[in-house]
Amino acid sequence: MSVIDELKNIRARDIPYSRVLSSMCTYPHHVAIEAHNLFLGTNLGDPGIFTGTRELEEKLISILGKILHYENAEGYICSGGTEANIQAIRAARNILKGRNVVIPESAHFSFEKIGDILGVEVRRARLDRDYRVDIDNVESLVDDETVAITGIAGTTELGQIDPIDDLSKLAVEKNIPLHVDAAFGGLILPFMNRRIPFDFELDGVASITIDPHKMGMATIPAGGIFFRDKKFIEALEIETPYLTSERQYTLTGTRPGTGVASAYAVLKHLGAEGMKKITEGCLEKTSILVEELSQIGLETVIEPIINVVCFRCRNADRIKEELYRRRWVISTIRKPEAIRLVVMPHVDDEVVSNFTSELKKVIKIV
Ligand code: 0PR
Repeated sequence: MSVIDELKNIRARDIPYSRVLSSMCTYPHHVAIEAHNLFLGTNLGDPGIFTGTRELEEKLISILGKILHYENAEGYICSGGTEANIQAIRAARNILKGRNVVIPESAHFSFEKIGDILGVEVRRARLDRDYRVDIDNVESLVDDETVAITGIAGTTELGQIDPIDDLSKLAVEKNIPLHVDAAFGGLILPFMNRRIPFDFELDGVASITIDPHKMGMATIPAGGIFFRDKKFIEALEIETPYLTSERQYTLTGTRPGTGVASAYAVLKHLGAEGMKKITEGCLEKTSILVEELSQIGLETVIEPIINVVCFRCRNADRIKEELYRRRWVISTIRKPEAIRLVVMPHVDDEVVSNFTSELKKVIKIV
């Protein structure tokens, strides 16, 4: 057997996305795949060699900046939301030189890594009844040593949006940067009919995480970090004496251009109208799931705002396990006990119908 045949066999053991309702990633768009292949092997870690790829990154940064209501935003395409969050807090820490960061209890686990790597204390603010961060609690946790406060636009578990406008006002009042983790929400909120301000149009927002490899249908890895003020990027710079560039502000050294090319291709090819259609499709399928599952008595934890939805139910973990035995992947959350579904572009009518009929069977057994 040739090595390629061996690889094909191994790859066939992966579960196809058409049976996955737990993931914030999806099949890359077909133009993303073409673009990725064209830029295979490119390395933005040495931009003096990959001058074209570097120009493309600048174009993409300006497109994403526009989407985030600030065309002149500074940023770069990184390995994902984790790196973006690390870099945002690292830049704020380097500028403000304090020792703690205030985040919502609902923040992604990447903030645990941040506490460990940067040696800052991670203070977790309570959530209100709707699982949005409690602004009074955030305020009480802020002190002279706080380097940043954080809000989430699309929480990993519930898809909830924190009150970013209130956090922004608090940030301005206290003169502390507000970092918005829109790793997931950043490429769905701008394309929804309902307008929820979360980006640079709010004065206090200093940095934003936005990941093309999630709702942007780019190839993995493609994360994004954006700053309002150039001094944040400068606060990350180190010297790289023997390279084609004199300085580097990225966390990784060698850095693929594939994510840049694939993210750019999707946004250019689909345009705002195309992105709106994809968004509408995901929201419509989310509503269908809510409707279908309400017929078997399942209630949502919060009314879904984006394409993430959790249903309260007993034995959530057993349901998840039984579904997994049948090669369906969902996830669960602990507080409150619930099953969690992420309705990505691969969740089409057929997936919805196959999944709901399987779930109904599993719930009867469990
Ligand atoms: N911030 C938020 C709000 C996130 O939801 C995530 C990841 C991150 C930051 C970190 O992003 P990276 O994983 O790109 O570093 N959210 C997903 C999660 O933890 C990531 C994911 C995606 C996990 C697809 C599994 C999967 O199949 O659930």
